[in-house]
Amino acid sequence: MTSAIENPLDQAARDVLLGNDRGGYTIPTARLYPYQWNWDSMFSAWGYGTFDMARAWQEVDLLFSSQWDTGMVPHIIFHNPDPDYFPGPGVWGATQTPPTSGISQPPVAATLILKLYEMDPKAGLPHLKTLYPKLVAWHAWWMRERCKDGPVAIIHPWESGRDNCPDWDIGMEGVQINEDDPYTRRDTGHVNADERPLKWDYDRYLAILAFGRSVHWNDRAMYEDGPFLMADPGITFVLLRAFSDLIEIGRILGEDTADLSAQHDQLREGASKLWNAEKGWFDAYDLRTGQSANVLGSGAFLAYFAGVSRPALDAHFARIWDKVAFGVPSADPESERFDPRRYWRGPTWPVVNSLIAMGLTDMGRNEAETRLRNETAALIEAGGFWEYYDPMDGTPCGGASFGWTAAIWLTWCG
Ligand code: 2M8
Repeated sequence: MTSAIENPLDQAARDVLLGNDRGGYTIPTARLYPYQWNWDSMFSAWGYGTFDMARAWQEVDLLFSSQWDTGMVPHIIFHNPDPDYFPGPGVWGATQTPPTSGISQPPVAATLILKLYEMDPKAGLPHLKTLYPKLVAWHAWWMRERCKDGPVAIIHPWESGRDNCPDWDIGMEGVQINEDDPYTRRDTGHVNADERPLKWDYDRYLAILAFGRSVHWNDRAMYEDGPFLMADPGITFVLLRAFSDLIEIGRILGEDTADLSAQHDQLREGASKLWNAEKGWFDAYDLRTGQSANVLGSGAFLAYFAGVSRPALDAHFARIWDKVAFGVPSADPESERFDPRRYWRGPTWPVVNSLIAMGLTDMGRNEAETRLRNETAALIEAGGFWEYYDPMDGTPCGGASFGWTAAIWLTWCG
């Protein structure tokens, strides 16, 4: 939408999305991530919705056309093999056409699909109708295959979307690496290695991946016998919110949503298992050992996105935000693990901020929402559309011309 007082960054943001368009799907950024990623794609669709609704729905429809028979919607769709990214489809042992990874990613789809529909109900209705059963099947997959203990469990850190955040350290320590399986990373050839996960992380990412490939990504085998299994506050709250939005979609379509409501309530109950009373925050835990991570990360604050809050959590939210110039840091600035430029171990991620902000708005916490929006906008105004930023001084990090950052400029903070 153009207006006489348009900010020049609006067109720049549209240009980022259009520049990352590979014909029906949008890559997060050239070279570093040359494929269609699940939640990136949903944010891109939301961004397109501000200026090209048909293109927005095309993005979503294409993502869901790679849904597995199990209901799982994969985290990467490898439309065109590209040597710039490792691990590619061969390493995943992909057998689909187009090939896909064997894990999923935070299910923001129902929430953003509802937003797209609300932006233009007439254009959205046919898509809503075809996507609804697919969303129902995907949510049922999460509940059936990943929520056996209550909250959502992830079988690989990549499934969380917050890849190397400190939440997963205890689970990763137990993963046996395979010394006889050499590999060459590509990511560190595209961006500063100091801003990426360590070799220590990649050795373990690849070992878990090798296990998944060996069992052909069978969900039960991965849950029961895989090298890594941790309860994730981030996805739990994203899914909880997504259930509310899916119920609303069902209501718009005149569907019976009783079963969805039951699943929502069950997950809400499950989420309470994440509460670490000693620490006063929602905490990851290792399902193999029962051990708590004792780590505060941005996943805990996605509780707000799901309309969940507790006084002790609010106190931590205020505390960590006061320690940085730009909220919300992905890890606790007062923890010794905090690393302000290393990927998910400290930096602020505009895309996560946009989700937390949605929750703050819904809870009527308008002052906090405005502060978060202004701080996120300031990062983008000063640095451009980067993957993430140092929360202490605002230095842009990771990949440039990043799709989801452009999208949230158009939809939220711009
Ligand atoms: C990052 O993850 C990928 C693996 O999925 C990677 O580092 O290779 C994460 O930030 C993830 O949340 C994101 O979806 C993806 C693409 O932007 O990059």
